[in-house]
Amino acid sequence: VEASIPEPLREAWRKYSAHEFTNKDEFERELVRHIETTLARSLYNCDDLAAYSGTALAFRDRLIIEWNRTQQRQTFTDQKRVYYLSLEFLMGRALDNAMLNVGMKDAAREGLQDLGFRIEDVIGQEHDAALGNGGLGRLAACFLDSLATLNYPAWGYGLRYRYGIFKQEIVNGYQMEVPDYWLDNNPWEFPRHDITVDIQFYGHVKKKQDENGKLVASWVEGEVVQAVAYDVPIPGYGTKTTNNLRLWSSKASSGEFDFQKFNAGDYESAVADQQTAETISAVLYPNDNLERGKELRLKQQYFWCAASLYDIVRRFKKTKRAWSEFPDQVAIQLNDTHPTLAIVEMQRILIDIEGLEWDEAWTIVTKTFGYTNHTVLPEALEKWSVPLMQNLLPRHLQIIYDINLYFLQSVEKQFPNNREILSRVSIIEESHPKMVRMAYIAIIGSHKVNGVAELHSDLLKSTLFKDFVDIYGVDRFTNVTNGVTPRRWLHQANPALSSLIAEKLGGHEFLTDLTLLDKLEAFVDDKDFRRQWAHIKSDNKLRLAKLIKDTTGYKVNPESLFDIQVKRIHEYKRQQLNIFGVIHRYLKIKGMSAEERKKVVPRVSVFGGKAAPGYWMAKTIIHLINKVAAVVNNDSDVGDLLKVIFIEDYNVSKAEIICPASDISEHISTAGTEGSGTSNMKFVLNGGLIIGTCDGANIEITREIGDQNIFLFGNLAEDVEDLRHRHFYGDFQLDPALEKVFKAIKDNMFGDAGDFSALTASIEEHGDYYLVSDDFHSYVTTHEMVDEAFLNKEEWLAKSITSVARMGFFSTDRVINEYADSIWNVEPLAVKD
Ligand code: H53
Repeated sequence: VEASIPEPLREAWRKYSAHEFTNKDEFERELVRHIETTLARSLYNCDDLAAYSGTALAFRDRLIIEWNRTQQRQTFTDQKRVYYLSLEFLMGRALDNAMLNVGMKDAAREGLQDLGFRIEDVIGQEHDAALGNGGLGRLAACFLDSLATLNYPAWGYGLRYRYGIFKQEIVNGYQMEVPDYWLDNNPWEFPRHDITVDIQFYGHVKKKQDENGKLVASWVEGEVVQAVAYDVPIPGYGTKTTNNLRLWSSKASSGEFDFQKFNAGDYESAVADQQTAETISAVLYPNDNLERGKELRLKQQYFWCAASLYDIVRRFKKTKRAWSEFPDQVAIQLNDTHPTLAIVEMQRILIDIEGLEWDEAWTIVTKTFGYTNHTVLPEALEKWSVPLMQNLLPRHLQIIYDINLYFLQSVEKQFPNNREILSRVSIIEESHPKMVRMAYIAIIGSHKVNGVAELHSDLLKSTLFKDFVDIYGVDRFTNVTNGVTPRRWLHQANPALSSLIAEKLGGHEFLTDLTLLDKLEAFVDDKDFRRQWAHIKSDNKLRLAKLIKDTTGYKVNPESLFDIQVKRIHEYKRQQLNIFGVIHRYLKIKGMSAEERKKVVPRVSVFGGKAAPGYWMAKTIIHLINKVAAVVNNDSDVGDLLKVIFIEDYNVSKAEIICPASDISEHISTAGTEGSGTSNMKFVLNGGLIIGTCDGANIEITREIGDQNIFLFGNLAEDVEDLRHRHFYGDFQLDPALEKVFKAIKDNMFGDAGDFSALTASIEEHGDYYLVSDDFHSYVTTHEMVDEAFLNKEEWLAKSITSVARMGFFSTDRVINEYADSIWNVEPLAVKD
């Protein structure tokens, strides 16, 4: 391509091609230019928001120049690329991250100051890009950061929701949901109106003979909706690589159809079609770890998979390679089962459109895909009803039946006369209605399946996917323990700690090789270092205390022990255990003499997180937390000894303030239920200790930092089944301390007890599925150990520093390299400066 362009033309382009600003003055010039021309503002009417927009546009220009170069480089070298398919990308704010990743934050700070602005105020204007629910979506965002930082040729594919996760408001203690319209004023996306794909739904399948007499299926009629690409540049840290996140937006298929209706005077119906089409990408489903089987959700999934695959295949076909080389050029990773239809769509493209034979096509498919499972919770596992699929995607259902047929035939050969295994592993569940088990398609259609922490991956192999281990052998199943990006979760969220570490280690290299943190251990006993470390923690606590004051009105004492649990509200994550523990503490304080109270370690219990709008029990937990807060925080007997805070609308940008401010944080899921957890890593990386169960990545965190640096409690995963079984047969005794807590609730201490009866009854009467009572004693006594430990400031600091020093394993850079080596077989692209 390059050689076909004549030199004079190239020369002219080179001469005028855009340049990046490289210092403060050039930045200021770009900023003022954008404010005066792009935004049509001036010195006299430029507020913080306009300054934000101008700064973002200036940085966007920089990113897009590098984006172009990166894409050219990747096209010319023509090596294998990774495509990460995820329905969620919980990106948070982009500006601060862009400034830090391109290394121009100081220049921007000074430039903005020259022009009369404070950088913090400017950064604070940005609306979070909240296209995700929780851990799964945030992991995808951390992966994008690491993929770019490590120079992997990689694209993310997702949906451009008009409404991201709802904004949470707390009204009289209840969660209310407010739509999150985030697209006004979003400078980070590039609409590509020229990149569109027509996506078909409904219709029916016709079989006809091709010119060679072969019977081929074709999917005809139905509706067509158009997918339009929007690109978001993803800058790596300290590299020229800027990767792409492509988000699809839906609109009515352009074409005569609408015009015909329009011209026939049927204006309303033409507009209605438009609106129906736009509904597909209108809203993110606000459930985390919970699937509801709604038709629109299935439409979203197919729309996004089909558009992304069309794009990937189009790019591959430009190389004019043989189809057999597809898996050498393309690796596609499925983030959970949400994109499983991509497997079926790929097979459809190969056999129905490209004319390959079934086996040849299927070999290509399985070599291309990898599947990550993030949960063992039954309510999160996707199943789609056969009638629904038949109606929406008739050809795909046929292909699924064929995949199942060939698969079951091979299983039958391997395990003759074993009907049970056939029915257990069949993609089709023989229920009423029949259901398609998406995880099974994902396993059968991929060459590798991974879990996200060791315990989780072991559980997959020994329980959920055991039969598939027997069928395929254990090598198809692997573990890649999650991580977080140290750029956002240390450098950006905690700049003071990042600088202190850099000062000690002689530079910021640890941000791209987190294992270098181990050098910090040499300074554990350094008095001066400890003092600085402690000082940074108190500043971060002050910053959180300010957020708490500004958002809730409550004043908290920053000297108190800050005990934080922020994550989606879910019974398995057990915020109920936490708030019952808080009530227990409150009752204890109330029963103390003045003398005894002097010995109490003052605490602030901080909660935050959203409940799925239809998840009644989770909403009840939020309600209880807020009612307890209202009583405890206004009780003059208690004063600063205990404060309870619910932070409204927990999101990524609030997490950046919250994570650096914990003394202790809570990761207390019932053993065996949390896939990995990733906020546990963020808190420890910022020098907070944790209290947790032996679950998810807590186990590997313990292995890395040492069990003397973590507060573990509760029953083990291996005991859970037996305990549940015993509860089921009536062998259940409510923990005596928990009984007192329930009595306080039932005596209306926190308002009308009726509001909370479902919550207490689920434990007392309905089998305590999440083992709250079984773990309660261990939980409260472990919290007493936390209090005790907090009194010894020096030892606490030593634990904090040692833990950070040993967190090197939990960077998504390590995670991405593991995926690249063991699943994708891709190499980073060499990038010259
Ligand atoms: O994925 C995180 C894990 C976490 C797990 C979470 C998750 C979702 O957020 C949504 C659906 C799902 O299946 C799993 O709950 O334990 O850390 C990233 O792997």
